[in-house]
Amino acid sequence: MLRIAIQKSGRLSDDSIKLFKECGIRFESGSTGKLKSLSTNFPAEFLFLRDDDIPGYVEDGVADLGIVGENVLVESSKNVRVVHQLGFSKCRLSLAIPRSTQWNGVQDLQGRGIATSYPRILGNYLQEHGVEAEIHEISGSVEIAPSIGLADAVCDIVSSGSTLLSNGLKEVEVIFKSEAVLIGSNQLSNEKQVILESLLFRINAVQAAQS
Ligand code: PRT
Ligand code: ZN
Repeated sequence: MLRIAIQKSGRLSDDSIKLFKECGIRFESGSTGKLKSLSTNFPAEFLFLRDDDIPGYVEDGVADLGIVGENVLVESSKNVRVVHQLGFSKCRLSLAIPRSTQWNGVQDLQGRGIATSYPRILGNYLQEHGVEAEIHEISGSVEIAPSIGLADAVCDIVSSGSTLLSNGLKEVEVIFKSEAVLIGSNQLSNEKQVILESLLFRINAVQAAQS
């Protein structure tokens, strides 16, 4: 049996559940407060977790598979593999600055403060561009940081751009593009690998029917 970790409640939850349902896999969703659910017609058990915890559970082998955004996967730097691109929850991780500030390029951030929940991805990007800046790690409401004097810029997830706009910020650089991915443990037994193959066969069929 495969143990599959999906987000309990958030932006990935509905599309994750929908994907498995479209694959014909029946289980009770986590919306009822349940933290695990056994499929009634496929050798899989679903775990409902916070997305940030999923790469670690897959690395440790507590779960065999999981669905997370590539942003969370890369930031976690856990030793797991991307099994399949899922194409939903598309977004980007971008640098943004106050609307009235001029922008000439990432070198403008030299010596400045940047608020983010993605210190690792941002740190790597700055290093690649030879920019030294002070990274303020905060876990939420990142967009408020410039207006309260906490930072000069932010590095946050953007989808429509309306959150930046309503906080008086403008997007100036996309540093990472993300979508949901199916991740897997590097050490699946042969038996689990066979179940994974049949799951991937179904996912491919669902995706082919949608394109
Ligand atoms: O509770 P848990 O830890 O499980 O969930 P979470 O709150 O950490 O994550 P959640 O559910 O918000 O997002 C899950 C994943 O969805 C993210 O890791 C991304 O891969 C993806 N995703 C897609 C997004 C967005 N779009 C998105 N718009 N994640 C966050 N946002 C936020 C962003 O942080 C910003 O505050 O929405 C705001 C910007 O949206 P726009 O449309 O105004 O630009
Ligand atoms: Zn999270």
